[in-house]
Amino acid sequence: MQVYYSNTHQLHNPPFELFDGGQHMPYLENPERMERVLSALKERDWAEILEPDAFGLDPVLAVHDADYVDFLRTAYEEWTQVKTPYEKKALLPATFPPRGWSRRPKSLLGRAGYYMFDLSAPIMDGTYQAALGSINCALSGAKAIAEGERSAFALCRPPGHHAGKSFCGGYCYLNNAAIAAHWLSGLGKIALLDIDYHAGNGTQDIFYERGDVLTISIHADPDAEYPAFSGYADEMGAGQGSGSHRNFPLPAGTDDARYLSTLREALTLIKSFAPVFLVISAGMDLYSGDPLGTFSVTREGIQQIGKHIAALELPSLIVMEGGYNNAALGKNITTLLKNFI
Ligand code: SP5
Ligand code: ZN
Repeated sequence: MQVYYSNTHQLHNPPFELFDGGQHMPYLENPERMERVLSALKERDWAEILEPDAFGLDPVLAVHDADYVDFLRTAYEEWTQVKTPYEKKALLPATFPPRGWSRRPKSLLGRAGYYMFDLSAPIMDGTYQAALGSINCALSGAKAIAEGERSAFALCRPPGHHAGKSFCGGYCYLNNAAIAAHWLSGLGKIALLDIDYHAGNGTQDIFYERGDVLTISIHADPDAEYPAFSGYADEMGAGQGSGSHRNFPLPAGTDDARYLSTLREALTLIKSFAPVFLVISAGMDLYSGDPLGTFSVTREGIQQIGKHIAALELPSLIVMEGGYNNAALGKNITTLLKNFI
């Protein structure tokens, strides 16, 4: 299996995150995650680790708004020019617009509040470059399956599925899986299945009004879990995209059996949609031992999940999303991937 990986992710290494309640914590979405996955892959003889190609900005601008991409590109440099009487650890605003405030301010912090929906996507020196490296991995994997590979793995960092047309959040800046899915959609209908523990609100935003890309997310119920404002079962697409988005919210404690029966429903929808390619947003935070998760999905469950998805026999691009139990991450992702060899 071709695995696309770029070490540009190392340029993005936020020093902390703010948890609900205000506590500073070490950033869970850290570079060590990639080291863990890479070393697990290097122990497998089926994984061929490759540098991604550079695809330029066109595939990004086909999915994200130009003003938002511009913000990501220029924000850190601008931030270095802003004078503050206190230490600047990262570009991270503290003011956000409530409902009805749609103005885009001129100031950098104003724009940061405008484009960010939470406090977990700080912009550092190197964040934009890392995000570009990450999308290039996704696009290189997309190209591989477009050219006839049965599957490819995009080892993306930063992750992408919380990033929408014009917003970042949840450790995500550019939506790797969505950019790859849009690129593939030039070749036929696409299904994008998101198994990250959190609702794929960014992917939902991007494809909500499109009927040619079926997006399905299985995740923790947003009524109890991040991202709170998106991912409910009654959000099913709009306009041309009516019925082509589906959310499957699950309760805390969801075990293998419960997860797999929901997955079966999702797979039935994908089969009847009859896509040409499948993109999988693969977050390993669905695992029982994840520090952000509340599911009871075991490693055997992950194996079964992979087996059932692979049984669709669609050319598949697997895209790394979340997963924060670093000690288990390598084994979990290789367990999933092995089904797609
Ligand atoms: C890509 C990805 O997985 N992003 C997730 C970002 C989640 N950030 C906010 C987490 C809030 C967690 N609240 C604590 C619940 C612990 N059970
Ligand atoms: Zn997640």
